[in-house]
Amino acid sequence: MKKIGTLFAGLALASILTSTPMAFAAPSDYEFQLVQPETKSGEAILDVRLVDKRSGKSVPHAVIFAKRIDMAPDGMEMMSAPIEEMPSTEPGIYRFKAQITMAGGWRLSLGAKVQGETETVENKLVLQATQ
Ligand SMILES: [Cu+2]
Repeated sequence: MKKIGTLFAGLALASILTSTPMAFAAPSDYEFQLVQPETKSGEAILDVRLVDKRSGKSVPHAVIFAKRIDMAPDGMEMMSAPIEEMPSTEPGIYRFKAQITMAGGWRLSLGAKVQGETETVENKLVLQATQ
């Protein structure tokens, strides 16, 4: 009987670990992902998907409150470029227009509020700009 008791205890623990209620979501449960990790220099359209890592689903209606793009990956953190948010073309995809002035590595920093979450999501993404 002791073995069976241990088995049930194990199952109960497993179900606690796997069923994380939405109310306990943390900012680390969300992640921005570049749709295309490469772009051309000049006026670039950057699409970023916001994903709920627990379900793998896209997250629509987040409010982007901070955005910056700079050349930190190439040691030029002071070199930033104008960036603006564009209307979304697909739920869960956030679109930006940036003036990429130089080929090389660029870092896109985003801050967002996800609906129903109190904490903010902050991510830094690296993309490569070609000539
Ligand atoms: Cu540069």
